[in-house]
Amino acid sequence: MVKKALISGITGQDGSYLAEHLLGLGYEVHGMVRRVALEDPERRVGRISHLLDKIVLHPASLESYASIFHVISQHDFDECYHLAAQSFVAESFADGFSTMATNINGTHYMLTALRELRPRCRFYFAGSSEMFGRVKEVPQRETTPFYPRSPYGISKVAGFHLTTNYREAYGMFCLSGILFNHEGPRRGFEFVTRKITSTVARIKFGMASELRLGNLEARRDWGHAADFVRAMHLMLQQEEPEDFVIATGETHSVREFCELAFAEAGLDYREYVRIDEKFYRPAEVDLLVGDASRARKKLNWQPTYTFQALVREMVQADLKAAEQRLEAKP
Ligand code: NAP
Ligand code: F7E
Repeated sequence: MVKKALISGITGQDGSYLAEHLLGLGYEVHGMVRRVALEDPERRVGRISHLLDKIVLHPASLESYASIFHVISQHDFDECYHLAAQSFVAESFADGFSTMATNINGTHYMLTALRELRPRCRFYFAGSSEMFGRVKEVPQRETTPFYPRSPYGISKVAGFHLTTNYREAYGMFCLSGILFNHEGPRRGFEFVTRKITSTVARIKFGMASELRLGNLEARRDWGHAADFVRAMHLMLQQEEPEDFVIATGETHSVREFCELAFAEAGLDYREYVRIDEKFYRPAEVDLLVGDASRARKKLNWQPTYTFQALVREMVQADLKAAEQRLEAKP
């Protein structure tokens, strides 16, 4: 029997990698997308444009229970990966109300509709290392208490508890992956890694002269999204639902990322990077670094990308894209 998976947030970075991974495993893949994306596919469905003839897209938004209920009523899904969210931490400080409404209610709607219509469907919730925030121990593992430091982090803690509650109250197969930062050439341009690699490429081709950043000493445990989506799938194949931390266990600073990324293009970051207070956050998280021992042992999961390979791939992809844009100009 071919398994049917539903991915919310399929147009995002992780959704695109996960769709590819599940198609490779022989799944029938369905995705929830906002109607505006269906109406403007060239701009808003770019990450999955190469998959459009292999997947089924359904219009729905996290703000509308009716739209989610309708999608879930259409097919007997075996697995549901709930990735859709307002995922940019800085934006959650700018508009905490929207982030909370979208992320908390959206997750609640997904769970309620599944309980009503597909109680046997397995459910993955995209939890985040931002839930650990002002960390209670280093490294962080599944048992580390949460202390979120942003409206985004708070919304993810609520989603985590909703997911646990549906597992315990209704016996559903629901779990959370607590994923540390993961990046790649499809990362949104607002996140620091892609902001750096895309600007490196623009500087290299004379389209920009500087890169304005906030806290260069902030450190993150950065992995590659292609590695991390494999873990999402493995989690839902377990006999019993259980939450997992997914991380590389290594941290690097924004400064180190800059140094490597500029060097990859033959440039010295010190000549181009400028500090701009506006990119500092009202509250920063402490030393986020994950201990993924449970995943290594029980899921037999481990990352394949090194930090250096991640930076190289992102810079090379952005250099190539910038060069193509230049060539396409009349
Ligand atoms: P992303 O690139 O920002 O993608 C977010 C997805 O959510 C997009 O498909 C977006 O659709 C969709 N979405 C946002 N608001 C929506 C709404 N109101 N209704 C329907 N869809 C909506 O995020 P990502 O990096 O792939 O991350 C996937 C998930 O993992 C997110 O929940 C994120 O919070 C979580 N996470 C990410 C990381 C990481 O490092 N990447 C780490 C831990 C947890 P549009 O394309 O239409 O905007
Ligand atoms: O920031 C610092 C910034 O926006 C990383 C999301 O996927 O991972 C992501 O959240 C660090 C922060 O990601 C700039 O202060 C300095 O310390 O790339 P980011 P994030 O906030 O870690 C978690 C796990 C998620 O769950 C989220 O969905 O970089 N930083 N200067 C900057 N950050 C940005 N964006 N822009 C700057 O100019």
